[in-house]
Amino acid sequence: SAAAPQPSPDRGNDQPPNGGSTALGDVIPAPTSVDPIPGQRFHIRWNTGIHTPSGNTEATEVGRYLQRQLRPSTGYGLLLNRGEPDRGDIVLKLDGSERRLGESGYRMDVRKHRLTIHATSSEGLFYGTQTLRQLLPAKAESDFPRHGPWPVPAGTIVDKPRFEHRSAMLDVARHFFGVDQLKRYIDQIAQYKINYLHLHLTDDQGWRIQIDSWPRLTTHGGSTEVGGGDGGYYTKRQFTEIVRYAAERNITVVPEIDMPGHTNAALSSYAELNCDGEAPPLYTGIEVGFSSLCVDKEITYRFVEDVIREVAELTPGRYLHIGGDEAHSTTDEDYQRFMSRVLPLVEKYGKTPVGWHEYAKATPSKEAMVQYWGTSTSNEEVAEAAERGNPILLSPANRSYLDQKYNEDTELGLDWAGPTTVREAYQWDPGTHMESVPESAVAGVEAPLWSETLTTSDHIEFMAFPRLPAVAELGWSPASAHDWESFRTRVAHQAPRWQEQGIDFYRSEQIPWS
Ligand code: TNX
Repeated sequence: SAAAPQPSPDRGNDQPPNGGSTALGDVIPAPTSVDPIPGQRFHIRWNTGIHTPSGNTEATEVGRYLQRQLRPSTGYGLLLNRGEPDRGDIVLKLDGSERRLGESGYRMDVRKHRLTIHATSSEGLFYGTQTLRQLLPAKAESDFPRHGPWPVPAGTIVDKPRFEHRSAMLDVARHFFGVDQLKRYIDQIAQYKINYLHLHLTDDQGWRIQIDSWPRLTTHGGSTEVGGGDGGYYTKRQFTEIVRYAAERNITVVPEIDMPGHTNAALSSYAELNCDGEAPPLYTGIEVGFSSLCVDKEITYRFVEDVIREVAELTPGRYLHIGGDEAHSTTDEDYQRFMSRVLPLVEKYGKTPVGWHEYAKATPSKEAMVQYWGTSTSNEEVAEAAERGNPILLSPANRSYLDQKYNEDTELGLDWAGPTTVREAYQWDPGTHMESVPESAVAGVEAPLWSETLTTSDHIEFMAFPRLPAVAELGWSPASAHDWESFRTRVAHQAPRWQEQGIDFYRSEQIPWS
């Protein structure tokens, strides 16, 4: 126990030699501790029931989600809360007394006639169910009925996250992705215990979120994308549906409105936002750093306040991301003036600001989160922010940027910070990555996916898999469980699951796919 889980050497696909069973520790992210009971198994059968704590809606939802996940492949009813727990049932239990699980951990006891997940919150129960999914044969991920058996290896897993913040980002501004595409990605990341989805909603090439007080942002500013396609945007209803869908999977949406740079779509929609009063044309290229809101005009702050107010209203989560990156056409002094007026607006509408690390130079209040995207392991402004108490979110571009090519020959992606192999995406430690940023200052990690070159869900999946699971493991698993040899074996075992899920992943030569 309490060590890197050992991948089982004798399984690799749908019908491994050990009776169709995975090994207990064969999970991504690696659990904190794994104690197998050799030779014993639990089986999901036609009459298996799922039990949730009575009177707890959220925990019941977790049970319902598990039921909906397993019904299509098993073809079993998996009835919820039917009578008292019986032999062969799955039981989800809330119990505040198990302190070592923290707020989001779980303990899973798998025995021959009972599978129990204990947690102190519905969040922990959800994570337990995601581990359970990975312990079933890969065909459990099928969306049509398959033949059993459905064994789960027996033993005990005790598991909890190392970092609170485990995020994925999708750039829906450079290329627009519709609600169904977003839901598809949310499903994919949820199984690796990602708990934040950062949506890069605005950029030079498009404005993707409806704002009632400034309607041309979407009708005009959302009408194209990189390469000149039609673009698109989310209505408020659609955005609310995305937030709900994510929440059902324990994921909080963090909306980003990037400013003062990366704003050509807004500037093109409203002439009065430009210092010279003239609206530039829409932009469909991929250069960065040429646009800026007009720092000297009062209307700029009315605009920003309206947008922040409306986006905050749509966002139940704690955070609102205000970008702040690559403001190359704004002087340092203007940048500071702009941020010192905008930061209080985020707080006025009840949200905690997040910004790309450049905004640290505007000394945001100490609750504000600073997102590091550089390629160096030392950055003075970030170190000073950490010193002041700002939580640091790590998304080092040469490690966790999913848009970087895997190697020179990768057809999709950019390469300014890469190329980045799976191994490079995995082999770094968020707790020691940056000089003068101690682990205690690190809120967590993010894997951003910029979409200059990506137009389909296949493209998203090809860039994200297998690097997203690598970053997810860095955010969740204890440092003692980090082990490249173990990870590459476990990631190989995910491939049959991805095939069942229709995920078009990259077959890296570093992984021993079977
Ligand atoms: C830099 S990272 C950007 C984005 C690009 C990305 C491409 C950051 C905060 N800004 O505008 O899309 O590189 O890799």
